Amino acid sequence: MIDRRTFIKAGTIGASVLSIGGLATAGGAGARTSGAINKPIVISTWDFGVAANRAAWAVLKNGGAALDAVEAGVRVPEADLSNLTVGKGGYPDRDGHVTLDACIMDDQGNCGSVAALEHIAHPISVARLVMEKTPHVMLVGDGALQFALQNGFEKEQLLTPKSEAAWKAWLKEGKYEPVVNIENKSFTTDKLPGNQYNHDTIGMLALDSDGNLSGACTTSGMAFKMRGRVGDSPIIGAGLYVDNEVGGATATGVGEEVIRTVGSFLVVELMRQGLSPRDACREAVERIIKKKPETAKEIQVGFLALNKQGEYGAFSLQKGFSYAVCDAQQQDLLVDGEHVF
Ligand code: SD4
Repeated sequence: MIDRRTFIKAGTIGASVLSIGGLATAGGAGARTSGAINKPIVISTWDFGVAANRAAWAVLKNGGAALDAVEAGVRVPEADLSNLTVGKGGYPDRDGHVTLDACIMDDQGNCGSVAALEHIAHPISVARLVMEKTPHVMLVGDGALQFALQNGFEKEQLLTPKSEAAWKAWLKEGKYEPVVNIENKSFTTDKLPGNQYNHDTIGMLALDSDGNLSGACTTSGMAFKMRGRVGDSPIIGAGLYVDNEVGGATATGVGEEVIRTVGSFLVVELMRQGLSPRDACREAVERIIKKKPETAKEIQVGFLALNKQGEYGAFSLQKGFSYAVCDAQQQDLLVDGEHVF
């Protein structure tokens, strides 16, 4: 539960420096004026990022590595059965299978990913093992499951009574069609990420006390998706990207649009060109609008970014995107992100 959090409306204050309990905190990139590096720091998407950040902070505050912090952090919502869009308890696909997507990236540019993984509650830890124990970046489906089981992960039922009930209710009203483009109006956009059904991928970025960056991203994906559908979250460059020279970025929302624009890579490259994290996220959101102006009005995509100085920022298409920030000054900060529409 979020009990001690501070909730800040960034939407109305832009990238100004916010003062919380007498301590100056950067509410957006470019906001910090001291020039000092703000480290360690961890940021993550949505309100449940607050609890996830706490687990990451337990690693970071003792001088731990950003990679260990982001893995520990995102495991919290993965294990939270009340969270219906990450890990165990996540909404299934249209056929009732819970299929999980996750990826992780470290300061060396190493990365690991799993997609459409079933029966394993902590896909982020499997993704880390893909990175550390295989010559590959990405394993999918049955192969990813086989690899997980060989490495001691337990096979579990990920569909909970709650997520099963939601799926059955959706089947009744959801105009089930096995093959339909999400832009086809028969698959109504009120069931797309950003609404009450699904807006809960966790993307997390951390800068440790050695000044190294890592990131993690994990989700059960779009609720009631087509079987076999993979979103942006396990795609390096789309759902997550980290470059230790520049910064990191992560995405949430309709993964198809994030993949089409290689969103997180774009945000990092824009920061490399000198944009603040907030402005880089805004530019990436604008790119989606430019490519698909009509679609963009109806869907949610949000980007979150952290640079090498520990400055952070976010931007989304629609209102409602929040992100959590945790550093030495403030452990339970929740920021209401800026948005275009
Ligand atoms: C996906 N990006 O699978 C994920 C879903 C999501 O907030 O982030 N929802 O497309």
